[in-house]
Amino acid sequence: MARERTFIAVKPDGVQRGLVGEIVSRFEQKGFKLVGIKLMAPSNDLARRHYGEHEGKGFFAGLVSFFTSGPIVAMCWEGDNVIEMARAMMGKTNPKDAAPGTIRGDLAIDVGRNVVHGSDSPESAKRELELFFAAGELVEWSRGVDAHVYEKA
Ligand code: DAT
Ligand code: MG
Repeated sequence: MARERTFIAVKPDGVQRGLVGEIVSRFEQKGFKLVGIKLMAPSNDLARRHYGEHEGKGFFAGLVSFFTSGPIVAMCWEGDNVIEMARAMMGKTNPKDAAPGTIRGDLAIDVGRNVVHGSDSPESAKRELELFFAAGELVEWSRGVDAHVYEKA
């Protein structure tokens, strides 16, 4: 049965700081299923389209230049309520407001270096997954452990 999917990215600061494993691990340990992952260098055009909703804001140019400054790890995670739960696991956008225990609360200090991206709605998830992944790059697979993660596997 298809569950909800979301787009998560370890941003260039997270990759440079060696936090890929830590961030992947948090979603794995929660029980979500990884269905797509790749290291990639986003083009300027991809970064601008990804962050299109922020065009015109004061931080947009810096955001695009940061997002294209090095490789990112683009991922698709699947699970019940994964969009909302992943956002909660990431914590508030500004790490100074992000609670300890969240990814940004534990691993970041500055809003412009907040280590992780996650889609904020089903519409964003669909749009962002289509932007970063070709259909064949997402892998359908079944997990035996689902019976231990979900009451209704
Ligand atoms: P989120 O990444 O939590 O979805 P967002 O969509 O509002 O947050 O903003 C996208 C990114 O832009 C965010 O992760 C960091 C950066 N950003 C947001 N607000 C900012 C600000 N006031 N100053 C600098 N960077 C900002
Ligand atoms: Mg956002």
